[in-house]
Order: sequence, then structure tokens, then C-alpha cells
Amino acid sequence: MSEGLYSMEAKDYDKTLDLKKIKSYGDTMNDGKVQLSFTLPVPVGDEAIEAAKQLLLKMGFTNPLVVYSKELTKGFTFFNCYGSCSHTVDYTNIHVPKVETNVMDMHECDEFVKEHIGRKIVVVGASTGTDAHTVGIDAIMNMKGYAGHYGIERYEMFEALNMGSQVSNEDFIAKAIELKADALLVSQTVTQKDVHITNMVNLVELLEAEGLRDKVILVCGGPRISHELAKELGYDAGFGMNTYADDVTSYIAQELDKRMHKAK
Ligand code: B12
Repeated sequence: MSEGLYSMEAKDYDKTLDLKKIKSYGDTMNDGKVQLSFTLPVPVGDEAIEAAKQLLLKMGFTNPLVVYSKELTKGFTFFNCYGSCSHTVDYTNIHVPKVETNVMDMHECDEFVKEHIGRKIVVVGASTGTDAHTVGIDAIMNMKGYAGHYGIERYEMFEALNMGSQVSNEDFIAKAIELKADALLVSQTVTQKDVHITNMVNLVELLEAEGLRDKVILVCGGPRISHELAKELGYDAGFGMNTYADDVTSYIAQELDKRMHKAK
């Protein structure tokens, strides 16, 4: 067989992992391969494919490849593409602010609360404002839990009320006062036009006006929520994708312990 592609052996491929210069991984180290899809507002055809390739080049991809294109509706074409990314990122210089807690499972957490708090912790949660998404807050609070992690309603040492969705900040606060909540859990999924920011800031302002802000542990969560954003908006903690009840209960229990301990 002649020399060429087929004669290449595994040993010929780049295997260098430099954490100061990482790039996307396709089949081999540092190949930079990325799959992406987008739509262009042009009719399907060869010109549309060429336009997609040129756009990929301008995005900084080498070897642009359009592997699928389809007319979505008249005048719009959808593409699946591959390309090689030429840029790198210094992984060693990445610092993401996050909630620093010792995550305990349900039983450990209940034991911790018995020992350190000595009573049940009251938690009120809701998807607030106009947000109609309930699956996120249910995943955290529902008795049956999510992905093998029991929700807060299941915990022996937590008293949990899930108010559901589209709960006004005023109703949310009224319930928190009625139940003497230790922690409030705010879920925000819709982020269009920054509606979550307006709503979350409004809650903080109302809590401050009621003199309640420092008396509760204020936690928010949602797919586009980060701890950094939460802190910026005046919350104590923020949780994003792939959060489980364990993360939240562990944080609340340890934070409440800290606050009670400090108050003594
Ligand atoms: C299901 C769904 C719906 C259902 C909701 C049903 C229900 N009962 O919840 C329905 C059909 C009603 C719906 C409606 C709408 N939806 Co919708 N929906 C979705 C969808 C497909 C899944 C969301 C979901 O359930 N995820 C699963 C849960 C488990 O994940 P999660 O929410 O991220 O929760 C986890 C973490 O974020 C975190 N978490 C979440 N909340 C909290 C709270 C706390 C305190 C903590 C600690 C953690 C935490 O923990 C959870 C578990 O790990 C997403 C797209 C997608 N694939 O994500 C769109 C999506 C969220 N919807 C979207 C939109 C735009 C809408 C509508 C505005 C559409 C419209 N124009 O009418 C309306 C909303 C109207 C309104 N007033 O809110 C957009 C949001 C875009 C944006 N960023 O703003 C998405 C992303 C779809 C899209 N790509 O455009 N939707």
C-alpha cells in the first residue's frame, strides 16, 4: 500500500495535552473539531452552502464542512457543519465562583441539621414572576426527587413548601413571613429581555423594604443562573444546571449553622 492517509498510525497523532492551550477535541488531541448548527435567511442550494462555509471561515474555523442542509421554510436554510477551531484557552487560569459546601446526601444532611440546628429548617420555593417553568424547582423540592436524588420534601429535617410557578414576589414574601421561612428558593428559567434580572432584583428590594433580607437565606437557581450572577444581584447563592437537592440542602444547613453560630 502506498504511503498516505492509510499508513498513518496512532503514534503519528498529536497526543500533547497542554492545559495552558486547550482546544476542542474531536477524534484526536488538538484537532480542534467543533460541530455546530445554524440557519441562514437564504434559499436552500449551492450558494447557501457556500455562504455557510464562508461564515465558518470568518468565525475562525479551518476546514469548514457543511454535512447537512435543509430548507426550513421558503427563504431559510438550516445547516449542520464541522470545522476546526484555531483558538486555544488557558485552562490553568480559569476561576469560577461557586458555592463552596461540603455536599452531604439526604441522611447525612438530616443528621447534620439534628446535631447543629436542632429543629426543622423551613424552606419556601417558587418559580417567581411571570415564569411558568416548574420542572426545575420541582426537581429540587419534589418528594420523589430528580435523577436519583430525593427532593427537599423528602427530608426529615426540612419543612418545604413549593408554591409552584408564576408566583408574585409579594405572595412569595407573604408566605415566607407566614411560615417563618429560614430559606427562600427562587427558580428562574426565562431570561429573554433579562426578565429574570428585573424580577430577582425586585424580590431583593421588597425583602429589604420588609426588613427581611438579612433574616433569610436567599437562593436562586435555573439553567442560566450562576453563583456569580446571584451574588451580583444580592442573593446568597446561585445554582445552575445539574443541581440536585443535596447541593441546596447542604448549603442551607451549613450556612444556617454558620449564621446561628456567629449570632451566639
Ligand atoms: C418544558 C419547557 C416548557 C414547558 C414548562 C412546563 C413546566 N411545567 O415547567 C412550557 C411548555 C409550559 C414552556 C413554556 C415556555 N417556555 Co419553555 N421550555 C421548556 C424546556 C423544553 C425544558 C425546561 C425543563 O423542564 N428543564 C428540565 C429542568 C430539570 O432543568 P432546569 O429547569 O434547568 O432545572 C435544573 C437547574 O437549572 C436547577 N434549578 C432550576 N430552578 C432552580 C431553583 C433553585 C432554587 C435551585 C437551587 C436550582 C434550580 O436545578 C434543576 C435540576 O438540576 C426548555 C428547553 C430546554 N430543553 O431546556 C424550554 C425553555 C426554557 N422555554 C423557553 C421559553 C421561551 C418558553 C416560553 C416563554 C415560550 C413562549 N413564547 O410561550 C414559555 C414560558 C411562558 C412563561 N410565562 O414562562 C426558552 C427559554 C429561553 C430563555 N432563556 O429565556 C427555552 C430554553 C426553550 C428555548 N430554547 O427557547 N416551556
